[in-house]
Amino acid sequence: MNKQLSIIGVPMDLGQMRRGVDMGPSAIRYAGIVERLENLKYTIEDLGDIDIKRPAQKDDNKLDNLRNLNEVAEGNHRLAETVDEVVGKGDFPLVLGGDHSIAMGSLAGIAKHYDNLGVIWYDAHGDLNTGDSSPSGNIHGMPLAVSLGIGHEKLTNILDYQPKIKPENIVIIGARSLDEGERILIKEKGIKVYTMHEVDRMGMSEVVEETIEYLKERTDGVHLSLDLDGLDPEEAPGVGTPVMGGLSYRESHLAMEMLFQSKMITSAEFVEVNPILDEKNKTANMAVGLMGSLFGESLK
Ligand code: B3U
Ligand code: MN
Ligand code: MN
Repeated sequence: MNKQLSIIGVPMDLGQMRRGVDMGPSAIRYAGIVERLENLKYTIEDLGDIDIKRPAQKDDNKLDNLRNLNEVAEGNHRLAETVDEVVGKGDFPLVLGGDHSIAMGSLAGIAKHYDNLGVIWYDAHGDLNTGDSSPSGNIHGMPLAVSLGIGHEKLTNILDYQPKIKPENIVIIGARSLDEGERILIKEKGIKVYTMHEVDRMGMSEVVEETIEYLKERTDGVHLSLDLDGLDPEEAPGVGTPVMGGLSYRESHLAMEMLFQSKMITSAEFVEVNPILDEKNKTANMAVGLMGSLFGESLK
């Protein structure tokens, strides 16, 4: 694994309606991410936080069923530029959210450096909505569609190219809340999805083995986009849209350990940690633990 890490915080809460997720990067730093990874002999540069501008007015700021469109697009543009530089100089970008809308910026900055970037989307949701299909108007439910080039031009065209990724290079793990428009898109585009049904039937070990095999054949780098709401809300309560019946602590650590062993992950982001909704920083601690496993902690 690349031993040079750049940490980028993104205090973004405009992609959804629950305040507090903008404090996610602070909570994750407070939970000790830098020390944890330094112990594993990584060299870490913490680039601080991306500047996220507050919207001028509240509530009525919802064009085309896209809440805070301009601020979300601008913040992601700045994130994309930073991530682009980090990847350009050969470092591994580790992005800390913030709500999941920031995946648009991360992927914009990363994907231009690859011919076939793979994406593992670890999430209770598909995040494949558009302004037309979204039940909420929340952009954090749209970043995967946007990265496929589907959605509002201001979002799909960050860094002036699109699409960022191809549908056959995506694997979704942990889905258990998919909207009608998302299901249609999944079928239409042939996106690989391991819902909770498959995780329960096959076990996480086989799910990750298949994922690694599948992506190894077709990609030249893999981005892990981990939404903490992929985990069960009993174990990760500090998230804005909890969905019961989620992935466990053990399944998630196993997944991270197997991904470390695969040596295929070239960038990662951990999103949706909301310290205001959390219990004693449990969810930030979970995120840091999972990063520990992803970067090579083991018992032996
Ligand atoms: N699919 C719903 C809910 C949702 C998506 N992502 C999160 N929640 N975290 C939507 O609003 O698009
Ligand atoms: Mn998500
Ligand atoms: Mn989610």
